[in-house]
Amino acid sequence: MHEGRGPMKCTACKAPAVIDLRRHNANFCTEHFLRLCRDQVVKAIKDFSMLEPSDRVLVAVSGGKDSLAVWDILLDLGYQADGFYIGLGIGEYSDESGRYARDFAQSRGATLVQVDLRDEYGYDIPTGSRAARRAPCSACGLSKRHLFDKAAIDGGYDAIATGHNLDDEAAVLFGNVLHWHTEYLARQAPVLPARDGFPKKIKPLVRLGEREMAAYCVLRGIDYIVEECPMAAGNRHLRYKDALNQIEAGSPGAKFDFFHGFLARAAQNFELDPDEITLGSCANCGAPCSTEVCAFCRLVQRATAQPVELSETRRRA
Ligand code: Q46
Ligand code: ZN
Ligand code: ZN
Repeated sequence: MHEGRGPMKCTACKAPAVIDLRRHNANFCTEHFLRLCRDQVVKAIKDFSMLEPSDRVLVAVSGGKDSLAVWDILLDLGYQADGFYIGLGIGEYSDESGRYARDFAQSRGATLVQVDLRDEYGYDIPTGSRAARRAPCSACGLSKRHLFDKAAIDGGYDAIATGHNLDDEAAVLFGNVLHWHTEYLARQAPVLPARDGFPKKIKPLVRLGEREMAAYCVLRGIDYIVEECPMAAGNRHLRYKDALNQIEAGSPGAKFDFFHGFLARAAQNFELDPDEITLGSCANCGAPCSTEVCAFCRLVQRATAQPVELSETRRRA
């Protein structure tokens, strides 16, 4: 983590430092670095009114560093936080990421709710996306969103927390600004309130970057899947991350200013009027949607080539 320049000392206590954070113009020992990570999460939760102390949170866990770190921090902060893991059926990557998620849950004595796409819905991402003629990440994103929402509503959770970090959010913002996808800019807020049958969604890591989260896991002894999902190769999002990393290297703090400056000074210009969005519910599963059958049920139907059963109980109708 230390990139040379002689021995570093912790800015807070002068003990040997284990990481330098150029954005903060500071170095930290293990204890003060872990404290900084927790403090940044506390500040994000407070600034964006993400959670009340008694809230029950469902953490979307992929087995990667960010989702395990956010779960770990929320548990340490005393939240009632359960994990939710979806078996996507992406070969060895899924087998391994599931193991990391289960091992973490066991080590913390935490509850992990698990859903396996193949067992419960009859498809996996590689074969299902081909059959449905959808790009893997599009089929995957749609499946994950639907199942997280459903798990949170069915389980009576107050919010879903995801491990999106500052690098992720800045890269998404960069792409949306580059192409002026103004309708997506409205959804970049770190909190999306509950509405029309959708649960509240929060991103407690928006003040922490990728490198910090990797260091957090290493220093806390959390094992996570290091490999990227094999389907992510060539993804635009990764190119935007690289571009922002180059800018950040010459201008530490640029990523943070770009994203948080947008939230503070520009985001309000892109807000959608909630009254203009009218939603009905899916005739098959009852999920909120603007078409007769929701996009997830249509995906399942095409991925498994099964007719959609219109008789399924409408859990959220
Ligand atoms: S898991 Fe799914 Fe990601 Fe893999 S298929 Fe794409 S969206 S890259 S976060
Ligand atoms: Zn220190
Ligand atoms: Zn549906």
